[in-house]
Amino acid sequence: MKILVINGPNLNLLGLREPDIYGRRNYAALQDYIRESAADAGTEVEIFQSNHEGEIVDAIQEAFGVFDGIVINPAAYTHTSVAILDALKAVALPAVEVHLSDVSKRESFRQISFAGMACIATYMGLGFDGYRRAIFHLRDFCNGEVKDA
Ligand code: CA2
Repeated sequence: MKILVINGPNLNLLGLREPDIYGRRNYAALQDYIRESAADAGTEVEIFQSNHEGEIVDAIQEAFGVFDGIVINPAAYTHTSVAILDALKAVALPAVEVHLSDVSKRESFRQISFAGMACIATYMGLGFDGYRRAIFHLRDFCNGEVKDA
C-alpha cells in the first residue's frame, strides 16, 4: 500500500518560528517521523511539500492510479482552497486531513476547512503524532477495518 503525504505552504519553515503553536522540531524531523510511522504501519510513503496551490492540485491529480490514499495538511490553503477540495473529490482517493495545531481553538478564519470536506477523517492538535494516526487510519480504512465517516 502506498500513501502520499502532502504538506502545504510554510510547513517547510517548521521549527524556525512560532514554536508555541507548531513545536520546536524542524521539517526534516517531520519527514523522518512520517517515514518511521509509515514503516511501522507497513506502508510505503512519499512526502511532497509545496508553497504553491497549483502544485498541490497537480500532486493530487498525479496521485490517481499511483497511490492508495493521501494524508494532507494543506496549511493555510485548508481555509481558502476550493481547488484542492475539487482535486481531492476528483481523484476520489481516501484522504485524511492533518493539522499540527488545534485549529478549532484558533482564529475564526481557520474555522472552515474546504479540504476536510473531502476527507474521511481529521487529526488536529496532536503535533507530529497526527500524521502517524492519519497513516494508520488510512491503512486500516484501505484494509476495510474502518468505515468512512
Ligand atoms: O496546524 C496546522 O498544521 C496548520 O495547517 C498550519 C498552517 C495554518 O495556516 C493552518 O491554519 C493550521 C500554517 C503552517 C505554517 O507553519 C509555520 C511553521 C513555522 C513558522 C511559521 C509557520
